[in-house]
Amino acid sequence: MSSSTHEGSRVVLGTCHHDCPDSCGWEVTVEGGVAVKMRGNAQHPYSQGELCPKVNRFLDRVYSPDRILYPLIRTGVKGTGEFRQATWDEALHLVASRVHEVSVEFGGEAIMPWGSAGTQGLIQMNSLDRRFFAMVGASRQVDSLCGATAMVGSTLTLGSPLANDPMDIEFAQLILLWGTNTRLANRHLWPFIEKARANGAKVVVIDPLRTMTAEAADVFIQPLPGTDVALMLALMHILIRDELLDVDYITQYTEGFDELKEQVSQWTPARAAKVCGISIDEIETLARDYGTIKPAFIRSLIGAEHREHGIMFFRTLTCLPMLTGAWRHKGGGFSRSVGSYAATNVDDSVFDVPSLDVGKVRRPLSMNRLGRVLNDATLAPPVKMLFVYNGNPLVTAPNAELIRRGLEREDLFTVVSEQFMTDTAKYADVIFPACTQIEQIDVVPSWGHLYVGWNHQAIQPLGESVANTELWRRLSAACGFTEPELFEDDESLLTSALHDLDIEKLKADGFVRLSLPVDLLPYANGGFETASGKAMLINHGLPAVGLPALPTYLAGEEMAADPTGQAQYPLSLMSPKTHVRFLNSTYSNLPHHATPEGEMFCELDLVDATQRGIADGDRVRVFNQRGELNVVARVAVNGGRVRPGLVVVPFGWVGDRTKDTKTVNALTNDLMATYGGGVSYYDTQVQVEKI
Ligand SMILES: Nc1nc2c(c(=O)[nH]1)N[C@H]1C(S)=C(S)[C@@H](COP(=O)(O)OP(=O)(O)OC[C@H]3O[C@@H](n4cnc5c(=O)[nH]c(N)nc54)[C@H](O)[C@@H]3O)O[C@H]1N2
Ligand SMILES: Nc1nc2c(c(=O)[nH]1)N[C@H]1C(S)=C(S)[C@@H](COP(=O)(O)OP(=O)(O)OC[C@H]3O[C@@H](n4cnc5c(=O)[nH]c(N)nc54)[C@H](O)[C@@H]3O)O[C@H]1N2
Ligand code: SF4
Ligand SMILES: [Mo]
Repeated sequence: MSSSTHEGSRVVLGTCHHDCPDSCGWEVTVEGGVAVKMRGNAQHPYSQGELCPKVNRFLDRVYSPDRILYPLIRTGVKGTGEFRQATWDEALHLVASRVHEVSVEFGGEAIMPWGSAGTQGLIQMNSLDRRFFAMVGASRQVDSLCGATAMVGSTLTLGSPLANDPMDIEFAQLILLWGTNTRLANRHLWPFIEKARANGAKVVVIDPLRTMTAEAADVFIQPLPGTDVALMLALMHILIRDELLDVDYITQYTEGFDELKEQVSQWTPARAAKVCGISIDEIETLARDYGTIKPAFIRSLIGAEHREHGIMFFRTLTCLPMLTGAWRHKGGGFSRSVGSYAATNVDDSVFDVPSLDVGKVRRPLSMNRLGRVLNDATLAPPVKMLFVYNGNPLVTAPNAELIRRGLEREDLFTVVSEQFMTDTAKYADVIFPACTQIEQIDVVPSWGHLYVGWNHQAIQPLGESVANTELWRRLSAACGFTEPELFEDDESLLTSALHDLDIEKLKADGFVRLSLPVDLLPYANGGFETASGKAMLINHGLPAVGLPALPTYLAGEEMAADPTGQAQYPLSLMSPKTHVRFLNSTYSNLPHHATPEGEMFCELDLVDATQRGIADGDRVRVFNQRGELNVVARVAVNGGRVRPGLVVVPFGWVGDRTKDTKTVNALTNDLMATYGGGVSYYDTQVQVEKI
C-alpha cells in the first residue's frame, strides 16, 4: 500500500524479485513519479529492514543510462551489439511474422522458450508465457539450472520436498551449514544463526572452500569436493556404532534401517577420512556432536547439487536427521528450500490452460543443454526461433562457447526480453525492453522463508519498457490470437492464483505468512509422503532409474565428460557465487557494483601455482577442451582457502568486464546430473598456465 509522508511524496511497499532465498521486503519513496529512495521494510519479519549490497543500489539499476528502454532490431553482425531503435509495432510485427513462418515451415516445436529466474515473481516469472507458448505449440522447456537436483534428491528420502522453517534455526544448539555460503548467498539468515549462537549454539561449516561463512564458523571442515556422501556415511556409521540413535523414531517412522546399517558398516571413519581428505578426528567429533547436541539443524542450499552425483548428496543428507530424530525438535531437522509450502496458498497451475495447447504432448528441450540443442543437426525439427527472458544463458548456462556458436547461427531468429544489453542480448535479432520490479506489480513466494510478499508498482515503466506479462499480451495480439486467456490482466492473474490468504493484509503490509502452524515440524511424527508413510532409508524404486536403493558414495572418477586424473586437465574447477555485489550475472555490468569487486580471477593453491611458475597477480590462461579464459592469478600464500588440485574462478562476471569477453561457463561441463534435471557445472577439469 502506499502512504503519503508529506506533500507529493509516497512510500510504496514492494518485495525483492531476485533469485535469492531471502525475498526481502522493501519500501520505495516516490516523489513526482520518480523513485528517490529505497530501503528495507523494517516490519518484514525475516529481512527486518535490511537489503543487501546488490539491491542497496537498486535505483542505480532502474535509472542506469544503460537500460534498454525501446524495442531494438539488429543491424550488425550477431554478437556485436549493433541495433537500431524500432517502434513496438515494427518489432512485434517482425517477431509475429517469424513465428508464423517458422510454424508453417517447421512446426511450432521449432520455437524454443528459454526463461530463467531473473524475476521469481509469481506472474512475471511464469504465467502468460506458458499460455503463449502453448498456443504457439512451441517446444517445452525442461530441467533447471538451480534447485531441481536438490529437490528431487531430498524427495527420494522424504517423499516430498517439505523441509523445516529456516527461521527456526534460531532455536538450534548445533548448526551444520553444509554446502552453502550463508553470509554471501542467504545473508538474512545469518542474524538468526547469530541469535542461536548467543544462546550457545555451535556452527559448523562444511565446504571445500574457505568461504566468508567458513571464516565465521566455530568449526570448519574442508572435504575434497564431491566427497561429502562418504562423510555422511561415516557419520551414520559412528551414530550406529556408538548408539547415538533415536531408536523410537527409526522404528516408527523409517524403513530400511537394517539395510542402511549394513551399508554404512563398511564406512569406517578411517575410510571416509581418506576419501574426503580430512582427519578421523574431525569426523568423530562431528558425529559425536550430531548425536548428542539437540536441537541439530542442517542447512544446505544448492552448492553441492552442481555435480554429476549431486542427487546423492541430498538423498543421503536427509537420512541423517532420521537416525537422531532431529526432526522432532523446533530448531532441528533439515532445510534447503521451503518453496513448496507456497503451494498451500499459491496455485500457479492456473497459468496452464489445457485448451490453449494444440492438443499434443509438446517436445521437451533441456534448458541446461542450450548449446547442444542449438547445434544439434539431427534435431527434428531443428530450433529455428529462440525466446530468451528472465535469464542470460550465455553467462549462466554451462558450456557457454557452444551456446555462442548456436547463437551465431544465421538461420536462428533470437528474441530477447531484457533490461540491459547482456552477453545473450547481443546475439538477438529483436530485443524487447523489460521494466524492473518497482515498475510492475507482482507477488513473490519465497523459498527461504514462509512469508509471501506483495510488490506494488511504485513508478511508471521507464521509456517504452513493459512487464513480461504485457509483452506476452502484445505478442499474442500481434500473432492474431484472440483467446481471452492470453490477455488476462495482472491483478486477475494474481488473485486467481492466491487462495486462503488475506490479500488485503498482504497488500497493506507488503507480506503475509503462509497459512501454516507457527511450529512447523513437518516430520516430527513421521508423516512422510511415501507409499508406506515412512521415510525411505532404502528406496526400492531407485534401481529402476539407475540409482542404488541405499545411500551410496559414487566416486567422481565416473564422471563421463571430465574424468579426474587426466594429465592434460589435472585441476578441478569450481565456480561458485563469490561477490557480495553480484546476483548471478545481474549487476556485474554496473560500475558501482563491478568496480569495487575488481576483476575476474583464478584462485589456486601455492603448491599448484609454484609447480607452474605462477605468482600471485600473474596473468594466467585457464583452459580445457571447451574454452579458455585470461584471468589474473590469486595464490593463497598462507594456504587453506582452496586445496591443492582445485582452482576457483568466480561465477557472475559478464563478458564486457573480462579480458577476452569470456566468462567461467566457457569452461564448465554440461553433463546432466545422473538424475533430477540439474547441471554438473563443478565436475569440470582444467589446466592453468602462465601467459
Ligand atoms: N551475493 C550473491 N548471493 C546470491 C547469489 C549470487 O549470485 N550472489 N545467487 C543466488 C542463487 S541463484 C542461489 S541458488 C543461492 C545459492 O546459494 P548457495 O548454494 O549457498 O551458494 P553457491 O555458491 O552456489 O554454493 C554454496 C557452496 O557450496 C560449495 N560446494 C560446492 N561443491 C560442494 C561439495 O561438493 N560439497 C560441499 N560441502 N560444498 C560444495 C561451494 O564451495 C559454495 O561455497 O544464492 C543466491 N544468493
Ligand atoms: N558456473 C556457474 N554457473 C551457474 C551457477 C554457479 O554457481 N556457477 N549458478 C547457477 C544458478 S544457481 C542460477 S539460479 C543461474 C542463474 O542464471 P540466470 O537466471 O540466467 O541469472 P542472471 O544472470 O541473473 O540473469 C537474469 C536476467 O534476467 C533479467 N531480468 C530481471 N528481471 C527481469 C524481468 O522482469 N523481465 C525480464 N525480461 N528480464 C528480467 C536481468 O536483467 C538478467 O539479465 O545460474 C547458474 N549458473
Ligand atoms: S537480492 Fe536477496 S538479499 Fe538482496 S534484497 Fe533481494 S532478496 Fe534480499
Ligand atoms: Mo540459483
